[in-house]
Amino acid sequence: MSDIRLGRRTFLSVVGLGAVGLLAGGRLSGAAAPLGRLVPDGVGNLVSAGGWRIYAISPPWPSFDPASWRLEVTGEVEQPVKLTYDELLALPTQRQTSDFHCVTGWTVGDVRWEGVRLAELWDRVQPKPTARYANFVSMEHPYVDTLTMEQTTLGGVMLGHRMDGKPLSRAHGAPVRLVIPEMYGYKNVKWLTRIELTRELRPGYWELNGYDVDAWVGRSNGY
Ligand SMILES: Nc1nc2c(c(=O)[nH]1)N[C@H]1C(S)=C(S)[C@@H](COP(=O)(O)O)O[C@H]1N2
Ligand SMILES: [Mo]
Repeated sequence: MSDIRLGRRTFLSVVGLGAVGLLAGGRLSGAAAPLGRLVPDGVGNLVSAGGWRIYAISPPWPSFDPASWRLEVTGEVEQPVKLTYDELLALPTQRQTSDFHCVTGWTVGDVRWEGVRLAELWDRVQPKPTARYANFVSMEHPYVDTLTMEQTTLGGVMLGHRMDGKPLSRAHGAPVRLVIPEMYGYKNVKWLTRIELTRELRPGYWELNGYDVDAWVGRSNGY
């Protein structure tokens, strides 16, 4: 899908109207679900091509500037790094096709991802024995989520920088998002800029609002 700018005015009118049909430049279609529930379905809910709903908690969406963007990997590591976009793209890239499930019940099948396995990063930064959790921090403040170090190397987990054959769009979290098909969508942090390894658990944004930290598809307290 193309990048669509959801300005603050649009966002406020969506919230203000509750359930509305929204059509912007012919690119967006469908209706925002009834709002008001404090769940991942609650804000920035636009239905887009291919069944995705574009979510954000504090519009406007972060914009990606290749000149200034960095992916910082820090915390309980021997060698902290700050990768540029080009350095991220230069890391070994893996491809996968996986299904995506939001905890509110919608699913997108066969998403084609290209990205970097977390093990590649861990090779570079050398996590200390004290590192137990990885926190994925979005440019969209205060969105953050967390995985255990073991979960970061599950089969489908990657830092996805291409989706369906194209660089990740702004709507979907450019330049890079966490991909973890084993868990619900809220773990798949968009607009990533920092990964911090910690000793202690720091529950993510939706987890502070009642969702399970271990967001296993089909097994956690979701839909
Ligand atoms: N920064 C950020 N990442 C986020 C969210 C968000 O609101 N902000 N929503 C999450 C949820 S609940 C889902 S289901 C997916 C939706 O992905 P999409 O917006 O690309 O469709 O993004 C996840 N990552
Ligand atoms: Mo979600």
